[in-house]
Amino acid sequence: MTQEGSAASRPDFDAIIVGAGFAGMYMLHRLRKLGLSVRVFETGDGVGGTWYWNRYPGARCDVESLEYQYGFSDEIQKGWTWTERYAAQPEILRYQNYVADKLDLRKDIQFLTKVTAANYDAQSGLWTVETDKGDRLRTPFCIMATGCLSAARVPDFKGIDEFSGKWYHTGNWPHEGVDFTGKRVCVIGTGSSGIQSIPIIAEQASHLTIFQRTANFTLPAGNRPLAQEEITRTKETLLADRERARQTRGGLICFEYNEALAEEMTPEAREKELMTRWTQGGFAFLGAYGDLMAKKEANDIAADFARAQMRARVAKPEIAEKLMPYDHPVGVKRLCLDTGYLEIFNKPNVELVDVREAPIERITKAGVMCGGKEYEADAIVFATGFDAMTGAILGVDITGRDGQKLREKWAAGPRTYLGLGSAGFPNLFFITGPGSPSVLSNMIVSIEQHVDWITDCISKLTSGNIRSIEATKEAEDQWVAHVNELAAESLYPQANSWYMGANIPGKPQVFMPYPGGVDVYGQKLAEVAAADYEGFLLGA
Ligand code: NA7
Repeated sequence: MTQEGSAASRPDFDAIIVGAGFAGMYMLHRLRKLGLSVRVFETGDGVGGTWYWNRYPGARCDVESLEYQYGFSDEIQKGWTWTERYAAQPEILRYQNYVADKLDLRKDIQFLTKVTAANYDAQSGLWTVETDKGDRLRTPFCIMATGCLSAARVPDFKGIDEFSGKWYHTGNWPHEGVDFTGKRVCVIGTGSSGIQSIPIIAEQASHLTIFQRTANFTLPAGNRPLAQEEITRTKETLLADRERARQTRGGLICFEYNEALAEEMTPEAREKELMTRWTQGGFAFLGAYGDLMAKKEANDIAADFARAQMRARVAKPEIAEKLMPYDHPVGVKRLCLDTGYLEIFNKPNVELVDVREAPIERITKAGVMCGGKEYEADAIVFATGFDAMTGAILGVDITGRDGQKLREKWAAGPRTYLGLGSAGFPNLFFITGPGSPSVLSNMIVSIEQHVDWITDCISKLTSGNIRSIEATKEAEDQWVAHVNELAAESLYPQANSWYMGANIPGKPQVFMPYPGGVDVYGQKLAEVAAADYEGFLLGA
């Protein structure tokens, strides 16, 4: 498909995709199948997105590998064999490269190129996409496959430049790896990345100081090699399993939610359910009863249970107490799955610093200054997270209709219709954008849900000679209000989480993902499409 017209109004590509992670790769494949000419821009020198950048020691997906894979091609899934229950980063990256080879994706991906701006021109109906390599390419469809956790963030500590050792961010880890053997290391941050990397760094470091601002709920992942029997079985059932996963709240079938409410169960039955799920490992724990994520009293029971389990892993009671999360309900910050994390605090070379008692003042030449004490270090690891969900989208200077900047429009928080598009920005799609289930679900299921919807949409537009699709302001306002209402009914707003934007000073505190479930959301997507894209304006 190419449009007729003068050179200025002619597109260079039928679609441009920003990012070559799981989302960008599948989007490219689907659009090419439609016969479109597509260019993908990717900052890294290879495919992978999150899994390309997050190469820190211990990096592992917290969704089981048999579910954390594409579900669109039987040939692709049958040709790949996972080795562990939770795949480690190198294995996931190998898988992505296997898919890229299989579909011959790289020929349409321009690597080592960062998209800097995208500007919409209403007259031609085209986006001009600009890159740091000087590209200026026109396209009718611009698709942000930029990921939810891809804008790594180092806090604005004073003195970082003065530090005489080396420092790293988990989300932007050196490809050659880092050897901490015999080194004094400070790790700042105890979210998933800190909790995964700390046990491995502790094995190497001569001394490890861990700076904790928020104690997190963490449970043993229960990682293990996969049995041949389950690998074989999944290869037979994956496509049907994926169909079932789309009908679940989280896009996962490895566990089911218990619908019974906490108060409907006896204390013994609750305890048994919690213990079974805790031992199972993974997010099953959060489904122990129906109101665990909705009602504080119900959540408290699970939180007490979790703290008791965690406490038992730490030898010294005063250290155990510092590691106990009391300031948020369990599950409203991402539950961490660990392998030997809490036991690390029983080692003599590991020290815990509670940043809540005394904040980090600055980085010095010799290390980290906190509470008036200098913690000397040869290396500092920032496991301090991301400007989540909006950081990578707004990292591109996007200008829509009438010169409106997306950064300005979203200054008080992201505004989308269905997490897919934003009023005033025609033909600009977000894959797993804010306002969609995204990070509250199995990302690959949500990515496929969006890519399939966008592909169908673009196919209908182009075959119907419809030039543009744009969310209406009314539909967007209603959707934003709906997401806020659902969040307000849940316990999610009760934590300073990155779901809320609370980890970034000055970022508006708005609950960003859609908490109503992949199943309900999928139903809504289908209804919208079936009703001629209700809530969107279609332009001739
Ligand atoms: P997270 O979960 O955002 O964790 C970042 C950690 O860094 C968290 O403990 C933060 O404390 C801490 N942090 C951030 N800024 C500071 C400052 N200024 N001082 C001290 N401590 C700080 O990121 P991850 O990379 O671990 O995980 C992200 C997701 O990737 C994860 O949820 C999985 O989905 C995969 P805070 O909690 O904000 O008090």
